[in-house]
Amino acid sequence: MKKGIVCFFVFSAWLIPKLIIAQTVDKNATKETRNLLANLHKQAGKGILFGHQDDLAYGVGWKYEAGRSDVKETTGQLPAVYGWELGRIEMDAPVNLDGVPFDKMKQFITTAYESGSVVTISWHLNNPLTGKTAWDPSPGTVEAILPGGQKNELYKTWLDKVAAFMLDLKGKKGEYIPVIFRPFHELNGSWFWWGKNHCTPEQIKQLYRFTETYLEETKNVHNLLYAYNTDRFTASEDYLERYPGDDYVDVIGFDIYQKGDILANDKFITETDKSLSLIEKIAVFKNKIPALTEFGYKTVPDAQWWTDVLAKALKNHTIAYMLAWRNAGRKSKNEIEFYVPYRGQVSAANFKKFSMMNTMIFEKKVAKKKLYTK
Ligand code: BMA
Repeated sequence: MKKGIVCFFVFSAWLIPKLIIAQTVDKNATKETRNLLANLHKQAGKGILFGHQDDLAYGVGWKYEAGRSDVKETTGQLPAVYGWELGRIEMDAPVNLDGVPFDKMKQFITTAYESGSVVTISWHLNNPLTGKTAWDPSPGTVEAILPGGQKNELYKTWLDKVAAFMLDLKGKKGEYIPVIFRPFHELNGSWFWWGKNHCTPEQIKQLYRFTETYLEETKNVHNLLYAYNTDRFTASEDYLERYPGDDYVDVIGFDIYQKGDILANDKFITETDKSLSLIEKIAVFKNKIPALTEFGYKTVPDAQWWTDVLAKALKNHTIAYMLAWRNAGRKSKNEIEFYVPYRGQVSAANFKKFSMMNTMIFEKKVAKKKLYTK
């Protein structure tokens, strides 16, 4: 084939997805959910929505104190994205695996939605085969919950509970609150039972598709955008190995944490920058929303980390949002866990500076965007 013709085909393959207006993978998605998707698409290159897991529930040294938020207390503003977690809902527990009561979570979600912010939900569901936690990688679990498997009926009852939660999220006019749901996150790692070494790519793809189809078609849940979410990765093939298909994914993202001491800064910048470039390319090609679905540097020991490391990694990137992991606080005598600073923490002033960058979007700027309207 002539070079010109080849170029034409390559160019068309790149251009055509962009000419087609992005649609939710759920063809019956509610109006607000469709608007959120369209608006997050438009967001590319116009700044990044900053998010924090469990932000309103607790922080370092406090729990359930109305009006508190470590992000607000250090930057002066609430985040633009709120992450929440459903683990243990499948057991009918009143609180999730991190102690957050589900009824409080619903209220926090409603407040966030009414203020124009975005909600994303993960699910560290127990192992349905053994009854142990998400971190119990007993072999054969994914296979067991697929249709035809011995635990498929049980898994469906768990999805019924997720569906009931999602359908209980309503705004003032009775409209369902859109949620970015990211099931089976970090699926290219092997620490969860749905991880790489515990099932084949085909099995996890099937599970992802089954989950989504069941929620949409059997449970009539139409307020979800679906996120496909790996852990750190090295190449597109690695990233896409377990991708369930364009018809099942609205948001594509990955999780990345800086490990080790400050000397690891450069490595974190290079790796994050490269991975962001890769998912942004995939997102453009597939017409999906790119996001940094989880990130952090535990206890942020570097006073300048936000502007001198993270901002460098994010420079020129077009992801729609990013989510810092939770400020659990003291977990034991030897462990304290937090990813955004609290008042007085060594990186607090620098975090405020970071929050004021043009490219960063917190509570005030996100409200103006009216993400749920056309
Ligand atoms: C992990 C830790 C755990 C927590 C889990 C699920 O990264 O923060 O303490 O239980 O996430 O939220």
